[in-house]
Amino acid sequence: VVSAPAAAGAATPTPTALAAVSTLDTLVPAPVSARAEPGQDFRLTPGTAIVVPRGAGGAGEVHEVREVADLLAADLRPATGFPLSVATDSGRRGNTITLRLTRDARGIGAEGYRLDVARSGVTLEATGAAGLRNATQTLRQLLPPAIEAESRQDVAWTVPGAHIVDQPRYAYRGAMLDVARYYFPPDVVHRFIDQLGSYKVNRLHLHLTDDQGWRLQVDSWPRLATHGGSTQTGGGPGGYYTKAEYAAIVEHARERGITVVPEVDMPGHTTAALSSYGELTCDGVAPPLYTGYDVGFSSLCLGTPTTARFVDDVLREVAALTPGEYIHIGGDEAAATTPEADYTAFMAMATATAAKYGKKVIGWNSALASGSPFGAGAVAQYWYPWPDDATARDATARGAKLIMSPAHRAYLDMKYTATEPLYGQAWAGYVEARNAYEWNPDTTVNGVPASAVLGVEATLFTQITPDEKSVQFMLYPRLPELAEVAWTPLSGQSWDRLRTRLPAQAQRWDAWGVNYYRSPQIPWV
Ligand code: TNX
Repeated sequence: VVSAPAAAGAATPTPTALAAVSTLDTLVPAPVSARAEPGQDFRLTPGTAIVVPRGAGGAGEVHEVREVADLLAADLRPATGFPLSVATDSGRRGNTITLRLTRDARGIGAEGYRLDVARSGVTLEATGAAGLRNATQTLRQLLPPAIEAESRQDVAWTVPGAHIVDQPRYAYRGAMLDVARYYFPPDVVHRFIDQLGSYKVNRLHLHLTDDQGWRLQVDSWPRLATHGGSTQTGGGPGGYYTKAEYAAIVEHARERGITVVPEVDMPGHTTAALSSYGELTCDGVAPPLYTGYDVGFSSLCLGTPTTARFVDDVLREVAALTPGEYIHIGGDEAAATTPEADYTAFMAMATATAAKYGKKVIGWNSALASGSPFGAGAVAQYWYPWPDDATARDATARGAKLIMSPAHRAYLDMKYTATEPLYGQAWAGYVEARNAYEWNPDTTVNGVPASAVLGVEATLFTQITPDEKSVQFMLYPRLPELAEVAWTPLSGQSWDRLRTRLPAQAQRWDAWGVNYYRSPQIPWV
């Protein structure tokens, strides 16, 4: 796997020019407000301590603060080699990084933070653990890129003096990974989660099931994983997550402020399930496993007691593994489901079943058939690459909310350019770096008010990306760009500024070993 060569013509700063740029000017997503404080640079030293409020050994919120501090220390130790002990506040002054809870939500809300960097110490302040976690990610990006290294680096660990007040534009800042078309082992997902955390993404949508594979162990229907998970696109060996592995993914994400949204795609995209249990089909015959690229040809048999029992069992087991409020039930490309009335009734049944297990549902916006009970008060993920959709407009008028993933902006399986040789689809057009960034989720669907937009999700379907390197090539630089679309207020977004901040981010990707597309639109070093 290789990156496409950078095209000629882009202005390229010299490495020295990059080294002279303050990390304050390289933050992604850009903070709401950041003021440089000259002369107030902080130096991380072997004696630096991380300080948490008193009571942080106990239960509840203060305990979570301790967890955030521990994670910060763990993230900063490898490259610095410093002990970075975490200590309860004893009034100690000196070289400290202090995490503090506040009741003053002005300008920071539930997920934002205030970050003060001064010679004497760094203070991170938020109304809860979520905001403090976001503050630690900003602090990490304020350190030199070498902080991302896994082994000790000989670097002056200077943080530029600054006062930052920051909070997100949207509550839902997501990324989707399709682990069904290709199976990605847990360690790949764990690394992806770490990267999402760096960009303040707070939802990981896992597309767990599709025609080509079923990737989660289900005790009541064991063949879903053992048979349905036994291959993938192209016919490779596939795989699935045991419940323990899946729970570890959910927990790894939670520690980093990320809620996993599991997707069980129904009633279409179900060959792996149908092949595992012939009784889920209308003729009772299990089809062979599917390893091709097509969509829209499979369906559960609707209206049968067996299908209702299947939905109940699967959603019950998935709900038990899901601390978050949402399960995604798919609903896309159900072209093989007939008649339409059955589809609408099915989505209503699946919605009610999820509710029985304490979960709300998300569906692809193609599930927003007018009059469907799924419409009112539901959450739909909008993927159409066009601005007019009456069902989305009507549903939001009745109270539905949208997560914006318009394919021509946020589908990261789209090629960057026509000539990009290796990966990608083009059915929604080409999505160069700039296209992924310059759009407004609040005005993407005509007639849908901004108040109906919950947030943004970068979406990676993986029929064309068989391994971690090719996945990364599609994600970078577009994933961090979409994270900024989701976080930074529109007034703070600027392509000209973002494109000059991304080369410094790429030094962090290099340290992570991330393969990225060297877009000619960005002045890489
Ligand atoms: C559409 S949009 C799909 C996926 C494909 C993708 C390929 C949607 C909800 N489903 O099944 O993988 O296009 O770009």
